[in-house]
Amino acid sequence: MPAIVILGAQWGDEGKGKATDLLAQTGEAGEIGYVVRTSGGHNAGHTIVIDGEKFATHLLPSGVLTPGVTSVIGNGVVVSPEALFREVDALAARGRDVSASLVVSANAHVIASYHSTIDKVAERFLGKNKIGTTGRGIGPAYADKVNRLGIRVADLFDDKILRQKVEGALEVRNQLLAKVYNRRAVEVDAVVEELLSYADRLRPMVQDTSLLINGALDRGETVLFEGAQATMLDVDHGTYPFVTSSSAIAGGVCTGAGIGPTRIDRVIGVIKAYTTRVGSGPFPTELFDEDGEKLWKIGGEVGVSTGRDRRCGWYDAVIARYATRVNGLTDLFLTKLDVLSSWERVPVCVAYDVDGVRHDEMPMTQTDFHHAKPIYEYLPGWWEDLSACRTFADLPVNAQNYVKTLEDMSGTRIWGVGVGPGREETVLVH
Ligand code: 2SA
Ligand code: GDP
Ligand code: MG
Repeated sequence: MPAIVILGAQWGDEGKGKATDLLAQTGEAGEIGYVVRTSGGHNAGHTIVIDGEKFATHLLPSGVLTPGVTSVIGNGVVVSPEALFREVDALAARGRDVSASLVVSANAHVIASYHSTIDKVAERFLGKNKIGTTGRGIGPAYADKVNRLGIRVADLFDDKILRQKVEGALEVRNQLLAKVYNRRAVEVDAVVEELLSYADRLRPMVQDTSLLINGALDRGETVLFEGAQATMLDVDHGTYPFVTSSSAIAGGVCTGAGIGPTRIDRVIGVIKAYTTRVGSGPFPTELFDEDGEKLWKIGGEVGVSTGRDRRCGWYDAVIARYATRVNGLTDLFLTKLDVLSSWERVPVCVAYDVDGVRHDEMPMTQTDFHHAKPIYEYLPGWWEDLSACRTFADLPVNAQNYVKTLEDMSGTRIWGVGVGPGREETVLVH
């Protein structure tokens, strides 16, 4: 089982960090040699709890905490060198020196400070229409990449080329800053100096990561591709324009790592037993009552990177089916089932009512999705604390029924169930 993808099936924060860490630990996928990030940047926030100690990774792959694993930042990622080394240094201060096992693609695009400036001023400019970005410069860095104005990691090792590229990018970006946002121009010298200051430290980590990963797969080693953000935040298949600026679905793994689709053996969609979303945009099962407040409180639904509150709602099987389809999911990992203890009955969205018409699948247009009202089925709840459950039979019958019903509705087998944040707080179903 050499190439496995783990990604979010909803709007992010499903527990991908825990799922990645768990798979690396169970041994069921063989010994994992590589954990690879292929999209996004330090807008991600993945939480891993090891023996009660909590870690959060942002730009770094979750694999950095597993000894013997090589962590790879692929070409599809946008890399802020400042954020990269801040994270590496913070882990080193906690006794985890990860720099020797970290590899960065020479072709990954770089986020400089002007990208986050543009991200923040653009959001302010949009006012109530804002996307609710993390303000980390992700969108502007991807926009530069597609506009062929981007700066890549390899450019940091050639002063002349770097200066040329920064001049080109700022010629365009400064016009936008001055004319649209009424901001001061960014100086070429300052950006070149900022980026060059990271070059020496970055150089030993930089490789042709497509070659590295394909070589590992050729040798039969196990490679885990770790998703960031999620299906519904994907720039093509998510709730556009309320999305991130990268390909967060399984297809993005191929472009973001430089591997062919035929190499992927398994695609695990991580999905919460309810739903959350950070930032703006449609969310049919969102709750505005005491149930939403209760999910938020018991689930501890606060963003790992920015500390923003997450919007909460019930499980949406239409989204689960959609995620299954656009990612070709082979498994689901259902997290946070423990949070649902203490409801008499648990609503699950099975279809939408869009202006009087029933939709069993995701509506074709965003306008329809904005009008979608959930049609619920009500499943019997349970009261027991699930955190000590370790086998499917340990779960109360109604919780077992909830899992089985979700499996049937979603069209994908549920590989495992999370019953707490800890690595060991897991029930493996299949
Ligand atoms: P951006 O910054 O351009 O990627 O924002 C665009 C949209 O993508 C959403 N987004 C996220 N949603 C959930 N979690 C994310 N990461 C952090 C975490 C969030 C945090 O894991 O907790 O700490 O606030 C993440 N990153 C991007 C974002 O909300 C916009 O809707
Ligand atoms: P990611 O971005 O998908 O990696 O997820 P985040 O780390 O942003 O958010 C998931 C949160 O849920 C973290 O605080 C995890 O520790 C926590 N978590 C993961 N799985 C479970 C679970 O099964 N039960 C509970 N109670 N918490 C979980
Ligand atoms: Mg997260």
